[in-house]
Amino acid sequence: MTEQTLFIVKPDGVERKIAGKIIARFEKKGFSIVKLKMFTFTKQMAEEFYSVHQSKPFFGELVSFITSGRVVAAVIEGNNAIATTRLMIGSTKSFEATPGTIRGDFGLGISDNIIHASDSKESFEKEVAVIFK
Ligand code: FUP
Repeated sequence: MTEQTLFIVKPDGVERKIAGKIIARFEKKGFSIVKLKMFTFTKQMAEEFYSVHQSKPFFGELVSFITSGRVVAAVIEGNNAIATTRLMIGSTKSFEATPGTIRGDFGLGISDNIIHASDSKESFEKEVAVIFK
């Protein structure tokens, strides 16, 4: 089932110069890059992007972190893209993420957990509309 998903290398990943390594993992897996963009989230974009988390105690921290530096966003395409990408990024808390996953291999943080990826078709459609208008 060919589908598309979106991932974002967060400010910590760009700052640490591992964006290329992360993109390469998705290419190596067999996904095609359909869109690619480097930019900095405005506060307004971040609040819209993370609106499902608006009521969470960590919302402020989340917005502040994602707007703190440049990010690289990509739309990729391939078989089962949404679920497979979620497997490849690993658990939200990087310190718990399985080694071999991106979070498991590159980090220890929670808000600074290197990468975001859409978790459903609905999230993908909403997120892609915020980023690739
Ligand atoms: P994920 O889909 O794995 O990125 O995780 P969530 O959608 O649950 O959370 C979105 C972002 O909120 C995470 F990337 C990090 C941040 N977060 C926190 O800062 N604290 C928490 O307790 C949970 C999530």
